[in-house]
Amino acid sequence: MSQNIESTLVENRRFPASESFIHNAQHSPEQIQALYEQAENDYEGFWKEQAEAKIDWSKPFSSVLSTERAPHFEWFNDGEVNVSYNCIDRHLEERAHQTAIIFEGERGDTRHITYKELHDEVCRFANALKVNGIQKGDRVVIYMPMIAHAVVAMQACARIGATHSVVFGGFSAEALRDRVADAGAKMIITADGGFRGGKTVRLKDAVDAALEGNPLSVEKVVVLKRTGDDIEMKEGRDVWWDEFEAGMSNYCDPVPVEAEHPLFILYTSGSTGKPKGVQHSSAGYLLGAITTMQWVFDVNPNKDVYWCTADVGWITGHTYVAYGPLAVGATQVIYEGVPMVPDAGRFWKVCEDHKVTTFYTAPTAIRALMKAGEQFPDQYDLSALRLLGTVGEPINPEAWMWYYEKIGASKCPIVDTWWQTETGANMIAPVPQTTDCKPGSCTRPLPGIDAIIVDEEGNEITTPNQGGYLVIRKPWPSMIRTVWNDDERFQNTYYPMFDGKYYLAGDNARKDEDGYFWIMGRTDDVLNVSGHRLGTMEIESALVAHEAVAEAAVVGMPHEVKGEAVLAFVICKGDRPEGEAADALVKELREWVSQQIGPIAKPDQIRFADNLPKTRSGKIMRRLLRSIGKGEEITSDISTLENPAIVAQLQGKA
Ligand code: 7RM
Repeated sequence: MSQNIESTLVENRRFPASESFIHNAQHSPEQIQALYEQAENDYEGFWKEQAEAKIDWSKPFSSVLSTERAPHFEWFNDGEVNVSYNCIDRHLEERAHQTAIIFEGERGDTRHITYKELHDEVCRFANALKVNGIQKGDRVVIYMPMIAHAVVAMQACARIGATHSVVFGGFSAEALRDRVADAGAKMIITADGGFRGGKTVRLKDAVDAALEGNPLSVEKVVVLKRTGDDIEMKEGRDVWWDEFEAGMSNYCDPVPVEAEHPLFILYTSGSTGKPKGVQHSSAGYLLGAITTMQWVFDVNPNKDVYWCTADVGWITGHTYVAYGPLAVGATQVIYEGVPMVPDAGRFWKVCEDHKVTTFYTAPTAIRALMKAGEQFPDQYDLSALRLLGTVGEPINPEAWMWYYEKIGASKCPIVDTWWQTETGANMIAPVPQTTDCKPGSCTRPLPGIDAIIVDEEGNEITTPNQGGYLVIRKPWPSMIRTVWNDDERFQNTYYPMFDGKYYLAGDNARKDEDGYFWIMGRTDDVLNVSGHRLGTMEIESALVAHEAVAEAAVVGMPHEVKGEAVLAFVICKGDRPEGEAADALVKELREWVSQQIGPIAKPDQIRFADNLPKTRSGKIMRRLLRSIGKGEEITSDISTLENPAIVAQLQGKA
């Protein structure tokens, strides 16, 4: 699979952090350099020191890394910790009256919540959870809009050791049902709805549909009133948030849990079958969140206003909204809506209004905002900004330069952070004091992260710019512990090769002459649509579940704003539909997929065919379908296909 990237534009521009950035940073370049060196020379000692310094332990640990259950690695496993205590209580002496969260709704409502107020809210909710029978280890599904209450619910679970599983509010009832069932959740925390994209999203209806006629494990549904839309409340099962926590005490003892106790499960798409429940630990995960907030984002709790635009339904919203910023005592903005409401100036207005210093978003948002034009950022005062970040997919140099010049006024480093749901925290990213940025590269592995590129046999590739598999050689504290209820799938997915020596990320990458990493895309059948991970298999299964569909193949197509768009080739049970019948079925199938998975998975294009190109062994030739989707000339030998004639039809030539 190793390949030379002749076609890739060579990007050699380097952008060092400014003198003033370095001067104001929390760590000097020498201190950062020392971290890299210590991690290199004494790996476990390095992580031990970090864990002792940055976490308040309920019971200290003596074991650092334990490999007995490898590849289920364990960190600090005889220690005990409470994550909510670390995010809230330990700041109260110094920061009780400091704003923890500046919330802004899509419709403009704002709310400032201090650390003390957050503490009280989390405690009340945690007490209500306990009173209602939720105990350490129980699973609680959170299906909420992007509002501060979602963070309160997550922190309340952490406080009593309940394992949360947040399901993105954009997922459908069907998707929610699967996740609730897989997690065996006892409770769902939701809202009547949320405001998103100028509309209301009716979350409670989806919960009702997910639970309908289904003997799931859910005993109670807690409903926050957000939109005020009419909803049904089911007697005995449903309770309003306000009633649920009414009369509860403002103090709830944080329950110490073992370091390895599952803080949360978060479902993510893989190459096959149903989404996997990625299980994270408590202490190791928390440590990853804290160290990266400090190293990559250089967050200064006394000065910065930090804003990560990710929804809590994704890992970025876990580590860089619900946990990381609080764990370091920062002030953060939480914004409910989308970037384009009421117009493409919304993000920049939020930055101006709240004097945001540190802004973290996804390339797809940057591309969309760039397309809208610089007249939007030009209207706002963005001078408080001092650091920008991106995550989710490679950022193209053009978008990088726009972000750097128009948003950052050519004075803010851009931290391009490569990581995954499974890695828990940033893995490859610059520490701006020591690592110059290059547009489009996530730069170098962080201290204590041993990322390399290997060939098919697991040999490290040292030739510059030669592509290969991105793997992580040594375990790291915030790594995935297992796939919920499926150890085998964990092992097969992440440690399938090289005798289980390396964690396989599922990405292709190359390293340039300076040791900078360039991510080239997934090696598996996972799409990245607007920074959201979608399995092609998931969408195919949804399509095939429709009565008219016999077979389907889904591939990604390059897309200017989304990064990748969804293209589906569909074989119908009867004749291939044409004309108006085809148009009507396209519409129906798009709606169908939206219902089965969620609007983000809706195919952008559907093409009907009599058959799919297959190898003699029956494998769908996705590579060929991708070329057809891009309208490329087919130069590969198709004569070995089972059905070479189908190619012309798929291209629209027959
Ligand atoms: C945080 C997140 C993970 C996949 C990953 C990559 C891609 C993420 C970058 C990136 C290039 C980046 N978690 N990816 N960050 N590609 N540069 N900075 O996105 O689990 O949803 O997705 O996203 O392919 O494997 S995720």
